Amino acid sequence: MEKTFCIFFLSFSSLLLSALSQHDEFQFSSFNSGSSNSNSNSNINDKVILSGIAEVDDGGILRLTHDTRRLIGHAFYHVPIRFKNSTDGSLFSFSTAFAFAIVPAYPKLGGHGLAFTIANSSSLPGAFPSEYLGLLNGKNIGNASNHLFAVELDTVQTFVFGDINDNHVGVDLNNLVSNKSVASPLDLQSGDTIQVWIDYDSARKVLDVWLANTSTKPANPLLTYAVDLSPILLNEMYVGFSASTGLLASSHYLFGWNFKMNGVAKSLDLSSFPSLPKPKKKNYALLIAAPVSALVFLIAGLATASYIIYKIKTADVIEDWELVTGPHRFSYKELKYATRGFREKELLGQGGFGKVFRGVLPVTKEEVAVKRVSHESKQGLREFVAEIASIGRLRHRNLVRLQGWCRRRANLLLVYDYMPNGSLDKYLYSGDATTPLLPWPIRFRVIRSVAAALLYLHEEWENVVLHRDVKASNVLLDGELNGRLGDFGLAKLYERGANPSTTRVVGTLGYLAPELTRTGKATTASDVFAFGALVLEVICGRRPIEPKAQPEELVLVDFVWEKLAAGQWREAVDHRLAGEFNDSEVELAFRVGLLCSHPSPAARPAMRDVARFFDDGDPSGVPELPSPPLAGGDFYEVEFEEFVHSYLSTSFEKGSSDTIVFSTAV
Ligand SMILES: *[C@@H]1O[C@H](CO)[C@@H](O)[C@H](O)[C@H]1NC(C)=O
Ligand SMILES: *[C@@H]1O[C@H](CO)[C@@H](O)[C@H](O)[C@H]1NC(C)=O
Ligand SMILES: *[C@@H]1O[C@H](CO)[C@@H](O)[C@H](O)[C@H]1NC(C)=O
Ligand SMILES: *[C@@H]1O[C@H](CO)[C@@H](O)[C@H](O)[C@H]1NC(C)=O
Ligand SMILES: *[C@@H]1O[C@H](CO)[C@@H](O)[C@H](O)[C@H]1NC(C)=O
Ligand SMILES: *[C@@H]1O[C@H](CO)[C@@H](O)[C@H](O)[C@H]1NC(C)=O
Ligand SMILES: CC(=O)N[C@H]1CO[C@H](CO)[C@@H](O)[C@@H]1O
Repeated sequence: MEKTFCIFFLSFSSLLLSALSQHDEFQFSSFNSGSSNSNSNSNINDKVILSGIAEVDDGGILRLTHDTRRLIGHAFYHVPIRFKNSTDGSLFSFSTAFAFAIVPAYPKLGGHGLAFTIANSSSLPGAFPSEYLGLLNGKNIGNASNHLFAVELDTVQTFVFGDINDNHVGVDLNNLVSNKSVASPLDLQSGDTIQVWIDYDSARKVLDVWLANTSTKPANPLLTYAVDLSPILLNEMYVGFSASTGLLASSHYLFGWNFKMNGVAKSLDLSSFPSLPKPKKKNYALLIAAPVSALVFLIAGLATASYIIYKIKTADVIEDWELVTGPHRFSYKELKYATRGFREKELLGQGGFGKVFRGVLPVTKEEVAVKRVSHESKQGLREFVAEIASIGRLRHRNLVRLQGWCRRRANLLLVYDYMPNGSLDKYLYSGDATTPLLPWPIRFRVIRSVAAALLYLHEEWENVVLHRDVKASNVLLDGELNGRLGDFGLAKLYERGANPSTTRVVGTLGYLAPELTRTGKATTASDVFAFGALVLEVICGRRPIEPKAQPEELVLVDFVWEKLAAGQWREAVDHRLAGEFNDSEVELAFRVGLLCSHPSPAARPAMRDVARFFDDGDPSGVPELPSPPLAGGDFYEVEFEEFVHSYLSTSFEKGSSDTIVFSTAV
């Protein structure tokens, strides 16, 4: 009796095994690695090949990436799956369902995405992170010999790949330029669990993709694409997932995954999955459409404060790690070699205290920007170098990172991350074919990134850091066209004048707050003023002071004020945008820009308020401004105006965006 049972059991389990060994169907209701689960996936490492930084946690959640920059995670089913009939070579139909969640590093700011992947390899050798999603690289992209099929869940809009927005589902064939894509109705990086179903019908040659935050497949697919996959798919292929992070980073999680050949994969039960640590939820929603009242401001203040405290806490974690690799001293020889002896050919730009050269570091081959600053005072230089240790520890996604320095005689060399896409003013004014016009969404993003950088410098770091020279040529664009503020703190080097009875004011005309000429003292409010000028400049595509303009249009702030007061603000927007912009965003930016440009420092908002105005997105949430014209009112400093006019009449030939240093009596 016992024996029969045993035999029966053995044959049953071998049946099960033989069914499994065909590998045309599998189910992961979790990725549990513990052996407590007596079913077939007793050891997950035998069932899934993990590479990059992918790992399975104790709760059975497969995490492809965490929220550190430039990572790749891959997870593939352990054996290749047969996709074609061995007799006649025809393609099979397939079906899959999986559940994922994406938790961004900062609310709504994460990247890059996750892709269901069918490939001829389980490791995708040579693939790049960031916008390449861990799938391809710059060389093999678009090559028909890739045999790569992917359905991307992409949370960053990559312009070079023609992405439609920063929250879309796309079908990628051997390429990252999607052959078909649709905006996702659900926020992919909300941190909520989302289920995706992908079915390919080989008889009808149609691919369908569904997306829902439920356990049941919706009636209608989100995306339908008629395509013959037989040239893409080989006889046997690996199936799995790839995810990547870039400058923007998210944790990408998978909870469960079912796959079936020539049939329909079972849906997953979302309620059975463990919950994730929640992403940082915003409390600002409370504020929408609420009247501006003291109570609302109180709530906003509390929300912002807790948000800032949270950020500081998380920032500390990053900094502990980064302190080890903080800014360091480079040898002069190293930098001379890197820039090929500061050759003119490597010159990236000039102005803002010195020349900037492109360089390639000898050992790491990393591209850097080397700024050569000269200064007459050795004492001044020494004091400045002492400050680098602290300035160099500043870390923010919207700041250009200072990697290190080198001092040699009267020269100071500062080594920064290289920003391939150059500075904002180039995009606003160059007008040549190689620098495309920046569309409104990018301009808006750049404004918001500079606001985030200033908020960090003013309020979120361990002590207040003033930038002192915020302007378009100090805003650099990274490869994803996010704005990054550069040159922070450098202006301080020039403030120490030889004569103690005068104060030296450093800044750039048009961005200089009027009180600076009187007090000579830079404050957070003077940075805010410069930011306001920058905002208006970006909207209007015009310099804050335009010497070539009509006299009444000379000062951009006044010009914008008049247009806004006359209800004609659309006329002030950069004509080259040809009306293609979001009205409510432009109006919001105009109002914030004008408020920041207020002649009285006390009336200007703090960067914390500016960030809140942008987060709320409601133009009517920005306090009303005093009636125009600002410049003619009591606020305006007469001597400042005189100064501006005399400066204009004498030395405006060399262009208006140079940093100037002048002394003023105190
Ligand atoms: C493969 O093709 C042959 C001939 O067309 C057919 O008889 C067989 O059923 C197919 N096998 C599968 C698994 O579809
Ligand atoms: C698929 O991968 C196998 C194993 O690496 C390789 O031998 C084969 O050439 C690849 N096929 C194609 C079409 O790239
Ligand atoms: C595509 O890839 C194959 C194999 O890696 C290579 O031989 C070929 O030159 C590539 N084609 C192009 C256009 O890059
Ligand atoms: C998919 O898109 C790529 C790049 O745009 C293109 O080369 C390819 O022909 C397309 N494939 C199909 C099947 O349409
Ligand atoms: C699912 O998404 C909708 C928005 O499309 C949302 O209203 C709903 O609360 C979500 N449900 C769950 C369970 O997250
Ligand atoms: C304009 O921007 C606001 C806020 O960013 C957004 O809610 C709205 O949908 C946008 N409108 C259009 C037409 O894109
Ligand atoms: C060098 C570099 O990354 N250049 C990029 C600048 O941004 C544009 C998009 O406008 C990209 O096409 C370039 O590749």
